[in-house]
Amino acid sequence: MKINIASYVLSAARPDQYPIEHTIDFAFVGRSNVGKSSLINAITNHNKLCKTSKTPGRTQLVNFFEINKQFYFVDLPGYGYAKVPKEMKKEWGKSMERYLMDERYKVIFVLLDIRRIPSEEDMMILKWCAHYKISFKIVFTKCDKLSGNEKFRQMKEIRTRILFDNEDVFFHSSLKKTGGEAILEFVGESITEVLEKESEAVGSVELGAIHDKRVE
Ligand SMILES: Nc1nc2c(ncn2[C@@H]2O[C@H](COP(=O)(O)OP(=O)(O)O)[C@@H](O)[C@H]2O)c(=O)[nH]1
Ligand SMILES: [Mg+2]
Repeated sequence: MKINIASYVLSAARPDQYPIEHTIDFAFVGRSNVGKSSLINAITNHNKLCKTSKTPGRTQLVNFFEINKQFYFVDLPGYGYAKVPKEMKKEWGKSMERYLMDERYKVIFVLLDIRRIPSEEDMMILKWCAHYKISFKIVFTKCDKLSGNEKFRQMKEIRTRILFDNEDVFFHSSLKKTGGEAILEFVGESITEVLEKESEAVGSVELGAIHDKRVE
């Protein structure tokens, strides 16, 4: 899958502000500073699509980017930044859950810094996805920061909290620009699946119409 056009659409505080549904949303979530904006920029090949920063952002908004005029990348608010006031943390939870609960068809990329043991909030996101029956994929970020050996050891540690197969997760580095292709391939496959389902649905409506005529 190749990304030709990527553009910022809007930032929403509430679901009624979300743009009209396309085929599918791919939403990115993770703690502040995990490398979310960098990942979105790297895989869209737009180095300024999302703002990246050394100081974790405070925005609680849900940001939509339209890709190839066909689907959305959604940048969800980051979490886990210790200096954020309690009220704001509550707001984060609400903002997140509203998006997850919304009926938009979506896949969530849960970003985890490969050097860290998943936090309570990371675990909560994974539980929410399971609870709301939303498909998700784990993306380990900043993979350039660990050597092969360290990575192996870290995977063992992380597995004490989360069970996964290596084929089910992505390993990415925005710095080295590695791992993006696998993510895009998955994005492409997911879209093909949605389009196939849609055309099957249209097909059955047509069959239904023919059937109705016969009944007449
Ligand atoms: N070494 C390395 N640094 C990264 C990588 N991805 C992001 N960063 C750095 O981590 C910091 C936070 O990145 P950003 O994308 O703004 O994180 P966000 O808060 O999750 O959107 C920035 O200083 C980035 O340059 C990566 O793959 N490798
Ligand atoms: Mg960001």
